[in-house]
Amino acid sequence: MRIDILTLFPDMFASFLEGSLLGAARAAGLLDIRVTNIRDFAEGIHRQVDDRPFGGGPGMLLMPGPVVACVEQVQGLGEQAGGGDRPPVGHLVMLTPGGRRLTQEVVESLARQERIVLLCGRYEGFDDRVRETLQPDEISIGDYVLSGGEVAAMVIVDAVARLVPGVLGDEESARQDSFSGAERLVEGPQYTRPREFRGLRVPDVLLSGDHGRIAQWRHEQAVDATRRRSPAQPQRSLQ
Ligand code: 6GU
Repeated sequence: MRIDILTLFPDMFASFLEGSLLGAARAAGLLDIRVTNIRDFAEGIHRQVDDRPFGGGPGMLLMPGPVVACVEQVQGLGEQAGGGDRPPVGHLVMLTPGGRRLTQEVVESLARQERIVLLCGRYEGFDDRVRETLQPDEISIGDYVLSGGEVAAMVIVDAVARLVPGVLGDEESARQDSFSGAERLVEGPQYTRPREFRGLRVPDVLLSGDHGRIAQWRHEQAVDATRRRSPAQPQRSLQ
């Protein structure tokens, strides 16, 4: 799978992409991840990428020119010969707090793509014509504000990469994770040695060797843990 990351802060990704899981997956050729600096597409001696909002207001907005030029080059479009008619290459994701919420289901759909392009914003956001021109899949990682899309892009890369066949080594492990499977349950408790720690004993069923009973117990625990975490009452957003 190929993932392109478009950002004004490419250095933020260096150690992340070299880390154990992703570094090994890249070395093995399972993941081709490339980082492109949006500023390389800015014009003028100042290489300006941001400007004040029309109508006033705080902060700076990313200008449409450099952002759209960067995306078009990475997606193999733009003004090179024959570029006009080709469809864009790769599923374009714009990281923005107003986007649809990232869930394991969204992660799974991204992992089914051959290629994704992650566009990170900074400052107070994008000039809206970026969205109008590129019509990206807008994604947010939750209802809080980050100072840029970079950390959100890392969240997506991490969650997607571990679903790419071969990356985890043990395919069963991704299938058993929280939020996987039809029921979208969180995982229940797990235990390793010792059998007793400060008076707390590992549940007998896990030591029984009865795989049917163990599977049934784990499922019940997962249902309980999921209920405790998201009560049946709808959560109010205002209080
Ligand atoms: Cl994708 N970007 C920013 N700036 N803040 C966020 C976010 C993204 N998702 C949640 N908060």
